This record gives sequence, C-alpha cells and structure tokens, in this order.
Amino acid sequence: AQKHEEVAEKSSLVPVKLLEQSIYFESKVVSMKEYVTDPEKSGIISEFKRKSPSKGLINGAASVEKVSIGYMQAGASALSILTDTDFFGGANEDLKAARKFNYCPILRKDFVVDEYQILEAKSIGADCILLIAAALEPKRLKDLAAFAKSLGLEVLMEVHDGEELDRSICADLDLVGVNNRNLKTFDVSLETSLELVDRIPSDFIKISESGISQVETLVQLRKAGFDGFLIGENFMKSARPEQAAYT
Ligand code: IGP
Repeated sequence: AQKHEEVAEKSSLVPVKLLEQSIYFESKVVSMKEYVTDPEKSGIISEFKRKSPSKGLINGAASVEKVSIGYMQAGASALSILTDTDFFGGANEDLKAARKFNYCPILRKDFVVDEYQILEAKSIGADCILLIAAALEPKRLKDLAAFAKSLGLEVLMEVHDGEELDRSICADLDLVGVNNRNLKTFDVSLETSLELVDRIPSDFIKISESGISQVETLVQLRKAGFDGFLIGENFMKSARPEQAAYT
C-alpha cells in the first residue's frame, strides 16, 4: 500500500496522460534481444552507474552523454542506465540524455514494482525494463511483464538462484539475467551464473550480471552459454569510463 501511495504521488507530478504524449510512445523499441545476440557485436551491456550500495561512490563526475557515446563506440551491444536516485545516484534525466545521443537498446535500470514506472520508462525512451524476481510475487511479475510487452518494451528478469528462476519464469520475458552479486552480502560469485545457465529455458536470452572485469571471465561465461554480459563498475571506476570501455 505504501508503494502505491508513493507511485500515486509521483503520478500526480507527471500524469499518465502527459507521459503518453512523449514522442517515444510512437517510436518502436530497439531490440536488446537482437543487439545482444548479433554476432557482429560484443554482447556487452555497458552500465552507467555513479554509486552503489555495495561500493559507495564509484564516479561522481562522469558525464552520461560522453560515457554512453564512448560505450557504444567501443562496441557495446546496449546501454544500461540507472535511474534510481537514492541508492545509485541516477535519474530519469540520465536515460533521456543517453537516448538523445544513441541509437541502441537502452535498459532502464530501476526497481520496478508498478505499472506507472513502466509507462515512465517508455516515456523517457527506454527499450527494456528490469524486473527483479526477488522483489516481486510471481503473479505480479508476470502482470508487469505483460504490461511492458503491451507497450512494446522488452523485459529482463533478474534472478539470484534456481528457486527464483523456477517460480517466476514466464512467457512475457525476453531476457533472463543471473546476478552474480548476492543482494544480502554483496559478495560476487561467478559460480551463480555457471550453476544457473543450463536451467534457463532456451527461449530466453541469457545475461550474466555483475562483477565482470576480465576478458577471460567473459570468454568463460560465453562458453558456458551466456549471450550477454552486464558490466558497470569495471568501466565506471575509471576517471574516463568512455575510454576504459575500449581496453
Ligand atoms: C552491473 P557491476 O558489478 O559490473 O557494476 O554490475 C550490474 O549488474 C549491477 O549494477 C546490477 C544492479 C541490479 C543495479 C545488477 N542488478 C539491480 C541495480 C539494480
């Protein structure tokens, strides 16, 4: 109930009718599924993240315009832009800015619990939303995924273990991400990805998320069956993330 009040408050700031007037409601999404699996591309989804609960401040000075352009020039398949302010120091404005300068799939990285946030994602130019299985009842997750699909958006579901995967997998998802970071301890273990990859049904694009910083790791994950790799901190911790992405 608390959440719904918050959302209602938000929606009174920008009424749904106004969101729907955004030019992005008329444009077709750029498919993350297609870009990530394009053999000409790297499969890397590069993330813009200023700070995080596990690391604190990562990069307070980076420009989202410069970094997003640099990421794409370096060969990323797609962008992930944090829009959560409290925990990650992001904003909707960051995604809008990245959208202005890039033709590529953009994931809105946020804690989506309500349809309003999905309309908002569409209105700021996102192509894909994140749904975190640990945070949503399976039925709720399914409804939110269906709602996103009705707007043409793609859906990435994030899981941490087999139990979450089995209870929440549903037809309206496009990509399934395994988060290597344990949300309770913040420990990162690649084993999480390696253990779960074969349990993800083949209809979904498989993404390994978090703690990736070595080319060898990427090769290992690809061999294990992953199509895509979500990388944030390893790039963002550099003074010039737009250049770090090249190395
Ligand atoms: C990126 P890393 O370790 O490369 O910075 O991780 C991404 O996986 C991470 O930011 C993330 C995240 C999330 C952030 C994964 N799931 C959910 C916010 C919400």
